[in-house]
Amino acid sequence: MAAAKKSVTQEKGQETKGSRTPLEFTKDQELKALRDMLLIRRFEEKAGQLYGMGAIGGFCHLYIGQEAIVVGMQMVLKPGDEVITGYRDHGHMLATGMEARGVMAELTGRRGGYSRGKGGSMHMFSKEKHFYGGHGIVGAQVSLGTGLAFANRYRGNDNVAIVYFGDGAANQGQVYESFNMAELWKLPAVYVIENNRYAMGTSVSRSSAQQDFSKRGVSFNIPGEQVDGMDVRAVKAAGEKAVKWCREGNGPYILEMQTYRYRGHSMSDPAKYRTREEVDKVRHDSDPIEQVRNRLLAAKVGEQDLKAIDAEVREIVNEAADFAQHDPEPDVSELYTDIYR
Ligand SMILES: Cc1ncc(C[n+]2csc(CCOP(=O)(O)OP(=O)(O)O)c2C)c(N)n1
Ligand SMILES: [Mg+2]
Repeated sequence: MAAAKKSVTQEKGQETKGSRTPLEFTKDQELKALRDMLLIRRFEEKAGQLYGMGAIGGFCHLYIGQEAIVVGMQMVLKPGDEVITGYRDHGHMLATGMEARGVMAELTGRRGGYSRGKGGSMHMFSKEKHFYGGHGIVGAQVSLGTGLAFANRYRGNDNVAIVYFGDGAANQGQVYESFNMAELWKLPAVYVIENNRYAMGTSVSRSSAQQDFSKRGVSFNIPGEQVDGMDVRAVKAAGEKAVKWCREGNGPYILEMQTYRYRGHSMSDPAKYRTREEVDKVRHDSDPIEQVRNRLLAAKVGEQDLKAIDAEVREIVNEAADFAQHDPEPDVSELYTDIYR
């Protein structure tokens, strides 16, 4: 196996508390991780293109760079476990198995979209895949996700709610009310803090008194650890431990995933708060997809096999984009359906 590349944490010159050698993946796990991360990357690139062409309106927040987190976490979930997140949500949806064409058609506001073309990027749900959105209010998903965990406890099932939120959201008040209740009632919630170093244009060092987000549950007795969120194996290993902890009735768990977003906050962000070099360095040193690809090549998996994965993913994304541009818009009669008034 090729030597693991430097983690984002190491690059920042910090020590990774609680880090350990990531468990090795089998070849099949590596191939699946590569395929699933690539699907998200290509989907997001295509969404960016469609946005540029004017085919997508409103806000659009891309997940490029952060793919290892949702893919690694999804590898440890079972059907019934819930997922909830904020507005940077396309990757989470694809990871839960929601269809690319339904997500893309929602972005373009078409009938075949997950919310029939009436919700857009931040308003998609799938009861079947237990995906509970997609929330534009920063931090709102933390209390809602805690409610999902409460429902699991109340019903006496062994499902776990995976509650994703950002470093910026981690400074929100409702997060700590949720933490308190979750630990008090031993709710099965894994709080996954996606620390991509920025909240819009504000870096973590400018916004956060405690920059070790794994410690944010200390005063509530919630255990937490920092994880190299660019290494899908490290994500899966940490996820496994956290989910087991919750499933066994021990209460919540915090995982700080150290990651990076390559694109601006949203499509309209010129990203002047950081240098091109900073982005290039992370891409070059710790890209989550390149890490897996390099390990597979070092393990003598043929270029042909990797190209086949690339082709399969491109076909799914192209088909989704084609559908999303040709499916009709919802009928005007739908204007007042599926809404609260
Ligand atoms: C309650 C609330 N306050 C402010 C905003 C505006 N806003 C949207 S995204 C964002 C930054 C959140 O950053 P972070 O939690 O780190 O997530 P990331 O965008 O990095 O994924 C802010 C302040 C909002 N949507 N909701
Ligand atoms: Mg952030």
